Amino acid sequence: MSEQLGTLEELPQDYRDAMSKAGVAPLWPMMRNVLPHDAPNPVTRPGHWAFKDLRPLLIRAGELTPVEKAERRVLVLSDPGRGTGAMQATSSIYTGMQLLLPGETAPAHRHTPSAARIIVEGKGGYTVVEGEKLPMEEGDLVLTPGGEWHDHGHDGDEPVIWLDALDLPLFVYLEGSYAEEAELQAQRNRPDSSQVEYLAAGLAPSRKKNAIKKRYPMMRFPWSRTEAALRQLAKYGDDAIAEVDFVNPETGDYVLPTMGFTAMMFASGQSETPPLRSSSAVYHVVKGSGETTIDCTKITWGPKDTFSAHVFSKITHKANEEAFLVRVHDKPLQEKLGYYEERQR
Ligand code: 1HN
Repeated sequence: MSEQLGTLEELPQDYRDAMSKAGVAPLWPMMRNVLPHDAPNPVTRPGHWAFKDLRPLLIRAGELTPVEKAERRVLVLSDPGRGTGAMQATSSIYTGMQLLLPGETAPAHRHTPSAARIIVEGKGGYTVVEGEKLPMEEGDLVLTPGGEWHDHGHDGDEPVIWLDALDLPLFVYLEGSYAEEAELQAQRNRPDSSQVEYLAAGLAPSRKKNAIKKRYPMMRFPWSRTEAALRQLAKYGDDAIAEVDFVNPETGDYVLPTMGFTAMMFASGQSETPPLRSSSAVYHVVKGSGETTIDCTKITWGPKDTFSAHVFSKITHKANEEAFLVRVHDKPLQEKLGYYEERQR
């Protein structure tokens, strides 16, 4: 193991000036910043965004800023470790709460980052992805993968609110984030593929030779099915708490390249202490209430709240009543990079 590394101050001033002039810097004083021992040293701090605080702010945004002036009317959930205005909740995950009012539309665009929405409140909202109309019902997970055209609309008569999750921070970091805009899309006049091709787990349309495979065959995961699956697992499964991963029904892979989505069910009073994970996560409470400690931070959450946990954090959840959460995480990305890790506590 290296001894205490040398500091910048130990070096003579003329040498430091000459390095600056040459556009170089010594690695050794900065080595531990980028390679700490044993585990990363995250900037991200646990965040908690209570829906009771966000909702009035969003409704006010609806009065203050017409959707035409916003393109997307969103309040960004900023990581406390990076400060308000930070366009991320964790190192790799952006989340924001979006409002669409009755009759409004949000114009079509497509961009390099991938997005998914968890519907928080309201009826009648929908997203159109590459011409497929995806109704939004509370708790649904709706995907808009990178590169696919999407616009939003609202046929109902009350505000619709959803949580957006994007892998935006990665694309910004890679200097790869940009969008194209277009007119609203024509909508195919048929139900979305969760109601036609993928009505039941284990059944997929018969595989025809030379058929063109869709990379993202199912874009909407209705909450009613997720909840039913969790309830059966809770009743008959072996795991302490019931968890299901959202997967591509054709391949079994994660639904998006970098972001994973896992729905969790807690019985009233049930607690869980998961292993330390190298992934970061944003939790959205679909229903129920409870408490989660993340390292030394205690978060008391209620329905529709959102909270975040940094990499390798020590997490304990406890539900005060039956509770359903969706965890957005970056395990798919970390597995692709070959370093996803869990450490038992
Ligand atoms: C986006 O495309 C949406 O389509 C929402 O609703 C939030 C935040 C950053 C970049 C793109 C949407 C977004 C976004």
